[in-house]
Amino acid sequence: MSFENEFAYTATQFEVVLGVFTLTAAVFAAVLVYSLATSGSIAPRYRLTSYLTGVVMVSAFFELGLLALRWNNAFAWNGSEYVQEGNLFSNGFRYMNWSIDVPVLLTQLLIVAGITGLAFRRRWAAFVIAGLAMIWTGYIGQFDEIDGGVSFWLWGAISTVFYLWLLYVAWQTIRDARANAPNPGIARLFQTVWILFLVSWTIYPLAYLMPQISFTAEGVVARNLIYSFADIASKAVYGILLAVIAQKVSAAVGYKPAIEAEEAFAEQAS
Ligand code: RET
Repeated sequence: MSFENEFAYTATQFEVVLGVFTLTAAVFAAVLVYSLATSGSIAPRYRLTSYLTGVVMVSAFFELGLLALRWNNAFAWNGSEYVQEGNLFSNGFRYMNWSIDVPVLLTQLLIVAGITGLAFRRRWAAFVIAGLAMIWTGYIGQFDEIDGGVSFWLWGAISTVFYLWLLYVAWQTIRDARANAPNPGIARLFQTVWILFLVSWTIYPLAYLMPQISFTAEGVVARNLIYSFADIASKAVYGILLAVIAQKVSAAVGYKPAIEAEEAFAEQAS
């Protein structure tokens, strides 16, 4: 059971969590539109990244919408605070959503990095295996988050091993992308992707630990805020950044619509 169900919340705490869930869902809906609308200025070879951002946005929109409903139905106002009223809130939905989004986000990285052929297939397999193993072992561990017993720590540790493997393959991919970048500006953007990736992904294991760090209503609010921050960074900002890189690479290799889009933007900004 998620530790969210263990506490009563002030009106402010309850509303902040609900508000942030709703905001996050709204961000995903907005980035879905952005991503599809700008896909035409990206060369066909890289364009799949825009559609994959669309896939992530749709799945995450539903997940956050569902979490908002679950949060709303789990607690009721008793005149002085929000108390548990029978329907459990569950973070398990997040893990189910990651099962879709993690493989897709990593596939986007391979596409925009320009990895092809055997290297693409090998890394894709490593990403999918490491990613799903990381999520599902963590999923087992989180059921024990209230007790914080052996199952919580052991599965968390196993999950972390898969995470480190995944990070290693991501690092290799970004190293190759920087080496092959058509110009130094694009190489620098790949470095930004790496930092965004490292920071936003590493927040998730911290959120997993939250019941052990602060077993309080404040801990619940903090965990859900940092989940949303990580979600927006690792899915939405990342998707936009990859689309920007894909457009710049497209322009650098002479793809007309990308060049025109860049020119139009330069004119606007000048
Ligand atoms: C778990 C369990 C504890 C150990 C580790 C974890 C890592 C989770 C990560 C999740 C990333 C999710 C993303 C979702 C985007 O849609 C499973 C919490 C290391 C890295 C990027």
